[in-house]
Amino acid sequence: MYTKSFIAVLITYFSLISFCSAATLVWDASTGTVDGYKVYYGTSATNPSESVNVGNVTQYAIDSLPLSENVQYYFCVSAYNTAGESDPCAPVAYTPSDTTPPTPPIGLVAHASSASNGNTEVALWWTTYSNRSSNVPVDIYDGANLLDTVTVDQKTNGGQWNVLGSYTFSSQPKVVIRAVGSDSTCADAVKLTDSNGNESIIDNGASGTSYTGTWKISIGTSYYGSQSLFSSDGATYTFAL
Ligand SMILES: [Ca+2]
Repeated sequence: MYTKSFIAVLITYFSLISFCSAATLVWDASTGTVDGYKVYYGTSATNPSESVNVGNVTQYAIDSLPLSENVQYYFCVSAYNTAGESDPCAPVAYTPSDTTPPTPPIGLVAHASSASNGNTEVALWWTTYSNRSSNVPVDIYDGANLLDTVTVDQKTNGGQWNVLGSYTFSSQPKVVIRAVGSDSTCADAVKLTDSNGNESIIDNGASGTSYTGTWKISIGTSYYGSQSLFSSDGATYTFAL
C-alpha cells in the first residue's frame, strides 16, 4: 500500500546570452517518503512518450533532453518510492527556442551607393579560379552617368547569374568590370532584366563589348557562352546594351 502523492509543478525560463537559452522544470517536493522523481515528456499532453529518472531532486534542466527546436513538448513529473509510483502531475508545455544560427547568406555584393532600387535588374556571370580576386569593382553606368559601384567576390558563386542590383536607365546601360591589383578578374557575361521580365544578355566578345588592357581566355569552368576572360592590373571590360 502506498499513498499517491500530489506534486505541483511550475516551469520557469531563463534567458542567457544570445543564441543560448535554458529551461528548468521546478516542482515542490511530494509529501511522504520519496526515493526519486521521473520526468515524462513528449509532444502529446495526455500521453508523453518519453521519461527520464532524475533522482531525488526537485528541479531538472530540460535542455539536456533530446528536444527538437520550435516543437511544443509537454512535461509532467511523478514521484516514486519503494511502494510504487504516483500519478503524474498536470502537464506543462514548453517549446524549445530556435538556437541554431541560420546558414550563411549567399550571393553577397557590396553597393557603393543606394542607387540600386530601379526597375532593371543587373546580373553578372563569372568563372571562379584559384587566384581570382575577392574584391572586384563593377561600375554600373546609365550612359555616362555612374549609378553604382558593386564589389563582387569572384572566388565564389561562379557559373551562375549573380544579381548586382536593380537600376533605372534613361540612357544606354553599361557595366564595366575593373581588374584591380595582381589577382585575376573574370569578365564573362552580363544580363539585364527589365520590369516585364525581358532579358538582355551580353556575352564577352559580343556586340557592345569593349575593353582596355589584355584579356585572355580563362580555363575556369562553368562559363557563360563559349568562354570567359581574365585579366589583372588595371584592365577594364565593358558590357554595353
Ligand atoms: Ca562568356
